Amino acid sequence: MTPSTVPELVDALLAGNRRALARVISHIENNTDLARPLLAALYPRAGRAHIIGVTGSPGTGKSTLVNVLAGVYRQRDLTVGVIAIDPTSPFSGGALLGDRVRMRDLAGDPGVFIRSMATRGSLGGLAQATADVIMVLDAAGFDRIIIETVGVGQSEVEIASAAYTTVVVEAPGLGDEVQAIKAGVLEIADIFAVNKADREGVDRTVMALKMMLSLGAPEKFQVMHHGRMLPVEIPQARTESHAWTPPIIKTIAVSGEGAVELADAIENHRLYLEQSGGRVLRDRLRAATELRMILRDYLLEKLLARTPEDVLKQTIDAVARREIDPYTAVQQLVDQVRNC
Ligand SMILES: Nc1nc2c(ncn2[C@@H]2O[C@H](COP(=O)(O)OP(=O)(O)OP(=O)(O)O)[C@@H](O)[C@H]2O)c(=O)[nH]1
Ligand SMILES: [Mg+2]
Repeated sequence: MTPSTVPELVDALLAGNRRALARVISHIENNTDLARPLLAALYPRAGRAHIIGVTGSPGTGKSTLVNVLAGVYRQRDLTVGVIAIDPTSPFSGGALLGDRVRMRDLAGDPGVFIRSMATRGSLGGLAQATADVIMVLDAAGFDRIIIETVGVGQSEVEIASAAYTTVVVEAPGLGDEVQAIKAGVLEIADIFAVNKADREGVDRTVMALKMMLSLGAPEKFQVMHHGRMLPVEIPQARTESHAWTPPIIKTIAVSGEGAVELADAIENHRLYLEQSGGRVLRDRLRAATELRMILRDYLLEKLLARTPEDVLKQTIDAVARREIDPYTAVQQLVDQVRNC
């Protein structure tokens, strides 16, 4: 019998049933009536996994790297969940790997679960859906959860804020060596992977990163490095950032070279977070971010539901014609809902 009620799905998922897991994720992605009860039932079961964000410019080799990283974890008998956000290149399931890394076939391995999520609907919606799916994989018992996102836009930062360890993937020869700092990746990177180390220019990229790290140290790091989710005044965040310098790891994802070193760096960061109290701090920051995100969506939905469509349309027209400024317009919409 296929599990279909909330208790059945939860029991099957906790017992390791992958089809139940896939169904739970579908309920969440499609926001069905079962989504919330499922999330409520699973939330207390989560909190054990180490969550790893892998981000970087398009085509730097993130997916390939995630594949070999998953392979390293499997060799260490750790289970791995992978979430790819809006992937342009499919996961290979290990097919790309050369002979250098002997690993089990990811595609047929029950210790690996790969899920893609598309950027549709609102960005906030995607960040929230991703956080929910991470939580479900966590509850399902995966030891490591890897999220691949492209770039470092606001939504990616929001998604990356779900991770304990963020790996920023760079590649040589993308032209602008200081692209990273411009895009603001320095603030979110716990580890840099300079992939495609078989290509020319890898040492220049490493040097550029090293220089940016030393330049960024005094203020940027203290303030922003781990303050990506909440204001900077949190003293623990500063202490934490003082003790961790992002290592730069050279990798060749297509051959698996450097994958073990990358996994080791991630594990070092995991231990560091546990010992420094950083994990607890991040859990609190994440809870704050998530609450705010859900509250924002909830309030917006409530307000829009109570605002007649023609009123909203007139307001938009009025703002477009500059008869009223958007701040005053919002105030009027809120007042009108409050008074009715
Ligand atoms: N030479 C070389 N090519 C690589 C390496 N890693 C990945 N590639 C190639 O780079 C291309 C892009 O790799 P992906 O893993 O799809 O990169 P990605 O960052 O996930 O790409 P998007 O998800 O589209 O942003 C593929 O053709 C890979 O085979 C590497 O270490 N060296
Ligand atoms: Mg990819």
